[in-house]
Amino acid sequence: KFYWFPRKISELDKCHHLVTKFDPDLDLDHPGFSDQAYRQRRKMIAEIAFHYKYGEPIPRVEYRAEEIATWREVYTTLKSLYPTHACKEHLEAFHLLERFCGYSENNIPQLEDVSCFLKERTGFQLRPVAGLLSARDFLSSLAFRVFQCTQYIRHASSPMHSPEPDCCHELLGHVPMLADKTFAQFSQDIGLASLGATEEEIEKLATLYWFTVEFGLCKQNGIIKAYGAGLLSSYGELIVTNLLSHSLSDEPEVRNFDPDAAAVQPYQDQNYQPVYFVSESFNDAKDKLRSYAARIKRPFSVKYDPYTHSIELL
Ligand code: H2B
Ligand code: FE
Repeated sequence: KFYWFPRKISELDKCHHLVTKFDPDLDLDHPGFSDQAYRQRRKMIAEIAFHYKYGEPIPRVEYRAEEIATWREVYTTLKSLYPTHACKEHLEAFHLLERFCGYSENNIPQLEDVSCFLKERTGFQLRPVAGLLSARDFLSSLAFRVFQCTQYIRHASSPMHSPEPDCCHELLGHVPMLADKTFAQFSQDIGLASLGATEEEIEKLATLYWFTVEFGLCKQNGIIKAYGAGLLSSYGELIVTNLLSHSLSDEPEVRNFDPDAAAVQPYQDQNYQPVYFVSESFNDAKDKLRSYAARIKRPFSVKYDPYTHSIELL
């Protein structure tokens, strides 16, 4: 069976298949389910993503006072943890984002500004998306160094938890990491491996993505730090990871990063992870991922042409 995939960056306009899991309109447990005003606001912001075409500037959102208040609470709480809990790459980028990109407790950064910043740092760019995307569409955009980014914010009633990605998760968790060269390459490599892959391989790559990009740990100067965006945007779970360095208990479990193991490890999307994978460095993780990807069977191999933003089939 042939699985269609984008061959040039503008074809990402067709990679917008949403997954309805955690949708505030459909999920009774969603904190915004019974809040009509919140759901209405979400629809307005979703319109931006539905109409967006590659190459356009990302429309700015004028966030409301209530939204900024939610952001402030998330921002100040997480920021206080970063110096002790976040990897050095995240800390360094976060500092730059505060200086040059409008990151502050009183301002929700605009995707367009952040996208320009990332383009200069690593060639990554953002495009707006209305919610949780299918793994295939999400991963394929990474092949082009495009990160599909939500623009709405979580419900005010639960600032420290969101069942789905929101701008706090993207801007505080993902964006600083995408400003790192090696991490950017790692992300693109997962994306390239996903192009035209079977459903089974996509599932494995999505799981690998989960245990690295979302919940990955790394060791820096002998201390376990977080680089996964799911950790860096979750107060409760981020605290847990710091205990791992000196923890005497073996709950949760910490294993050395091994793509073959991570790709088939059952994961938890409702609660904290029972298992984490720790990498020695991003370079090490990148090399291991490359050798994993090289073993995926495909009738062709792919190469990214950065001059034309397109995929060459070899
Ligand atoms: N969609 C969106 N909008 N943001 C994500 O971070 C995301 C996604 N992650 N779809 C994907 C799925 C990830 O969990 C893997 C690839 O399935
Ligand atoms: Fe994420």
